[in-house]
Amino acid sequence: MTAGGALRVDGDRLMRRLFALAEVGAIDGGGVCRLALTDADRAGRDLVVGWMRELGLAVTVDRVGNVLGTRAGTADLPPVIIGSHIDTVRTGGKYDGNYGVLAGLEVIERLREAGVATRHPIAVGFFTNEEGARFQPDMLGSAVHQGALALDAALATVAIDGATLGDELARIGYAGDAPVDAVRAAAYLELHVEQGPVLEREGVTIGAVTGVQGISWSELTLGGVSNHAGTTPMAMRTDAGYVAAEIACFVRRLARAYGGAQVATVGHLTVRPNLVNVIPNQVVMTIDLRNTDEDVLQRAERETWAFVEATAAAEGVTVARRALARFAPVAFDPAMIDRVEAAAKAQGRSVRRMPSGAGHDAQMFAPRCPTGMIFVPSAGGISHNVREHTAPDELIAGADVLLAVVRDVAAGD
Ligand code: HGY
Ligand code: MN
Ligand code: MN
Repeated sequence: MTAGGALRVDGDRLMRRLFALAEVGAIDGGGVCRLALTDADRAGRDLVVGWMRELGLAVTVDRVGNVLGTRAGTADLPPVIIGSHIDTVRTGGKYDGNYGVLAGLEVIERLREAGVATRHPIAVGFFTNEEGARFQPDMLGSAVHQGALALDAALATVAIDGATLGDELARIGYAGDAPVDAVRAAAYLELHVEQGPVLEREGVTIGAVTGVQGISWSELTLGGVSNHAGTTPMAMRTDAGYVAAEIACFVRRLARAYGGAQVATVGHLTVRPNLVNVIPNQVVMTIDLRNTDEDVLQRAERETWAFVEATAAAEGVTVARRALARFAPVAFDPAMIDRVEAAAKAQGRSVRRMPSGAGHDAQMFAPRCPTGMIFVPSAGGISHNVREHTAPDELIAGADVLLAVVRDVAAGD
């Protein structure tokens, strides 16, 4: 116990688990690659499930591969769920998602160690394919868990490498039999690295997250005519590569012109036949638009599609658009935001309220139960990059706040 009777996590144990999990799928530069439902993801899942079992948690795997480890409460009440994800992007860091899951495990272990019983059960879990890097949409597993995406549609989802989600779940042994809607949370908490520059720039340790911005992901397939780069006059070209380049520049100009929270990213772009002397006849590209304001996000979408259609038509290029993900902004429970803020202050931590620029599993829970998120700083605001880093004392400070909030919420009626 520490001064003032408040319980704190075992920071060394948390860091040991974080580094042990980071060894699974480790890549050069200190990062991690555990794309959803790959062999590396299976190995990461097996390691975390092993820790859950060592703690004596009741482990369930549902039909879309979501995993929950539950410590019983003293009353027959719905669980408080502490969640996040352990799948990563291809160039992931050690902390995105993994930190929230392992801090949840640490919270449960610390309560058990200290002999602290809670009325509500407490569950720690990881949700399938949060990143959306291999299968789209992102937050797929938590969306199914919370009824925002149909199970059958999720299982039929085809990855960027052609695999089917249901087949991959079976292949790695995580096609569970628990119903996806079996567990209704009393509350949901998620601890996560900020993945942006705000906390570090302001010298603040804890973020009391107010909500998550809206996300719009689309895939465009642009159809042109391949032709000789040397003999084809400019006025006779149907150049899919040129149209793609115009679109990428347009969305960046749009985001800069809108300002505020508006962001736009062309993260994937495949040119065919991708040869120096052939005018491209096909481009497949993605557009990621986000904003905290749904009306502004819809305006950004309208303006973008109008530009895409006009630019493609002028070049004689065909356009096929496929929606990959579309989530409206969500606001977290005001009382939960207050709890995070109060717990941070009670522990002498600097804290500020802020929205999340990144998507999180928490946004799937927010419409259905009191939901809160806690941020800690990201060094240099870097994430989705092997250089992702957060200082151990900040990681431990975040876990201490999570412990205090979860203990308080799980004690309730
Ligand atoms: O894209 C996101 O915001 C999250 O990392 N899935
Ligand atoms: Mn994440
Ligand atoms: Mn991420």
